[in-house]
Amino acid sequence: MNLLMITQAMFMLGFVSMAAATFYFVLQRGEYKPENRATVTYAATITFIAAIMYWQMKDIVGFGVMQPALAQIDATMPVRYLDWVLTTPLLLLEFGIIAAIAGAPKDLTYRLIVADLVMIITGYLGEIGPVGSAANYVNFIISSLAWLYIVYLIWKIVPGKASAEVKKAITNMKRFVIFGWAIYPIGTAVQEVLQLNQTDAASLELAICSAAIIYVVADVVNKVGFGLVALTALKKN
Ligand SMILES: *C/C=C(C)/C=C/C=C(C)/C=C/C1=C(C)CCCC1(C)C
Repeated sequence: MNLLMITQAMFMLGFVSMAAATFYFVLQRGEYKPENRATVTYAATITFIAAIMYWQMKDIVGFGVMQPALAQIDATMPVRYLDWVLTTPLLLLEFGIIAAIAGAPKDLTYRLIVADLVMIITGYLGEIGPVGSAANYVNFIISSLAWLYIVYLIWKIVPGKASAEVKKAITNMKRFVIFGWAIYPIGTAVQEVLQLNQTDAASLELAICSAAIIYVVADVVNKVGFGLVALTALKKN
């Protein structure tokens, strides 16, 4: 077992977690009042999309076939962004629906989603340039500013009239988007710095594999964990 094989196994684990969560959310759907079922469907759609993307990523790294090359781990990057560009707007939509129950303004979701798309698209552009290039830094900064704007919008939400469960869910969902999402820019920054300072193949492998592993863990926390928190509130509503 080496770092490359652990990373390879993590993609499979990512797939299994997303698939299991989808199965669970779908089966739970009937337990909710009809008006809340669409939100359960959103949660299941998010994990379903992620499951498909992880299936693809585990194919790219050849799970169960061979030990992957570092280039294969690296080649999962566009699929990760394809996942994020689809699932992060849906996560914010889910957040917006629950925040609306507590009286959040209607245009909140719209602002969140626009900022989110700017964050993901410039984030992608910041990864495809040569390591250390000016374009990478500019895009990373724009992406981070968009993320900070999302944090700002979410931070200032004060749940008004709502049940204690909904208020608690909003507090927890805020934590996911503020702290759980912070893992991603930190992961990207660490990877870029390690790649800039790399002196040998082993450190390059450490940089790329550790970032890939961190993203899998963060994805499971922010999609499955977030969905469970959101749905717990609705069940009692
Ligand atoms: C389920 C997937 C989620 C919740 C993905 C979230 C991704 C981010 C919050 C990414 C943020 C980034 C920055 C703020 C700057 C650097 C580039 C990114 C795209 C990694």
